[in-house]
Amino acid sequence: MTRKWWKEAVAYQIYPRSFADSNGDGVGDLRGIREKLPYLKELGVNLLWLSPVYDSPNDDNGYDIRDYRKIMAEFGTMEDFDALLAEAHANGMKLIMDLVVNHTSDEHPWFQSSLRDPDGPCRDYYIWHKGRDGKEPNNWVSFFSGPAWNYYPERDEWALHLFSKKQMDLNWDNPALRREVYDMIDWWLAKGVDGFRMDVINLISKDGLADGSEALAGAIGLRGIEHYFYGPRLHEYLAEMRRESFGRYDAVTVGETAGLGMQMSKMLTAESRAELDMVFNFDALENPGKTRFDDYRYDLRYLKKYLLDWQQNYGDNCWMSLFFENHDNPRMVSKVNPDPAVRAPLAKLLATLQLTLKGTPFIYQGQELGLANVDFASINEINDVESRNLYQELCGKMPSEEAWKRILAGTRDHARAPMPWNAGPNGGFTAGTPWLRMADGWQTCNAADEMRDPDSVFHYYKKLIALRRENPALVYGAFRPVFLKTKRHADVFCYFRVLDGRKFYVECNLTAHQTPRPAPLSGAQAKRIGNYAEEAPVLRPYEANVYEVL
Ligand code: TEU
Ligand code: CA
Repeated sequence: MTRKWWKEAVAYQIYPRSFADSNGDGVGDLRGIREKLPYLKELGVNLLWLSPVYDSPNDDNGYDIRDYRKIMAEFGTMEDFDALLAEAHANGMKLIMDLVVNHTSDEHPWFQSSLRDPDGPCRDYYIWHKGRDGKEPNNWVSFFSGPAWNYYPERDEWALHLFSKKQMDLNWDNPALRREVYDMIDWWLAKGVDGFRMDVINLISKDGLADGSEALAGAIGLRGIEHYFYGPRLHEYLAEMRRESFGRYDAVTVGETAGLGMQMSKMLTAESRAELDMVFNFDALENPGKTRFDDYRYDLRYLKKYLLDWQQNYGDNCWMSLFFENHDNPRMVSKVNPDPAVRAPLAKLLATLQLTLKGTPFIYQGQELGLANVDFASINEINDVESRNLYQELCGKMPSEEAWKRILAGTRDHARAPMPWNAGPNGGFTAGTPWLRMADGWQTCNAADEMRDPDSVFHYYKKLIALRRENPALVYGAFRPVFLKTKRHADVFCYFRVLDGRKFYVECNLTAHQTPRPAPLSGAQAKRIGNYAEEAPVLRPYEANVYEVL
């Protein structure tokens, strides 16, 4: 297995709008992030991923980009960005950007030119089509509810948008557009950024515009998805992009590729194919048959099944990412068990899995504090465009209380609530009014208090991150699961990580009930990190232990 800096890194995702506000306008910013670098250094993470910080009208909080070479005014200036990058590097941290190139804002000059100058150089930069009997060119629906098309009288044509009405899909079949994208990537790499997380990158190749099948639309009703979720030229574009940009740097790429499954993910990340380094696979985030908007309790025994498969079958030629949360998903602790009494042990159990398995861990801001979902009172407290549109759509089909229940289960705003830094007003996030309601319980669950408490979720993360960074066995070591066939141990997940004579043993109880403890290991054990103070003959709710086997 090839050694790479990004396999050894522990990554941390920052959602800049909600991380730290330096000037009291209620919106997080780049200076805020800079001020928190010592915190991140103490936690021990060494690869930062910033959700988009580019100029944007914020229809989808920065995932609708108006200018790829400019910083969003609310977040600061390019000087602030350069200073942040330099300071991150000086502190031994790499920094990657979010690359959103499936679509741009409708306010991007390319789109404005494409719209107003149908014979000009940008005429085919987007996916335009004549209507069908005065209606949309096909029956595709948007990820954010409603038809995936806008009509523009200026061209008497429709333009495709798989996401919001202001996020217009780019036409990757146009080589001039691709050149523009590669030049832009190059511009950032030349600045010194260390790579990119690539937004919905598997959607860039569309196989024509035929109607979508109702049967393939799936539980989330994404009619049309079979025409673009793994398009015919996807591999070609990714390989070309790598050749023309990343490949000439020591940069890392992580593709966001929801729904692709293992075989397609292998095709995208096999080293020999030189396309992407890693992908974010979302299959582990919901139990089978469930979607994010279903109100249910996630069963961690499914996670075991999923991880066993990927850890053993993804292969030595591919490298996986490990994550449970991001800015698009509710907090994992709340999904598994919202009981506040188990919040801390459960958060630590998830940390244990994420930091001792094979793959690069991506921690989402606040996860290291064990943050839980927000108790939003009504749709009026929700900012997210996806939730607001979906609420409207659902209210047409069911009573509004039921619609709200679904939104409350799945809204992306759970993860976007501002970071609680201390027990002061607004959790120290801002001196003004936060742009989105704070997470509940920040008076007791916040960075300052957890940094003072050696038993906190924060310190647990810190210890495990240090252990991982000091031990190549936890990065490159073979994964050896045990007790798989013993029925009475169906609720535990136990495995070894082994490399060059160094050996770690991890034991986890995946349930909220006590379960028999698998037979003790032979040989001396040392260096226990666990979420219960003392050892016991049984495994208690969500108990997790990490040993070095000597
Ligand atoms: O998300 C893409 C995606 O497919 C989903 O996770 C999405 O958030 C949606 O909820 C599906 O129902 C990426 C970004 O992470 C997200 O924040 C953006 O809104 C989206 O792309 C569009 O750029
Ligand atoms: Ca601010």
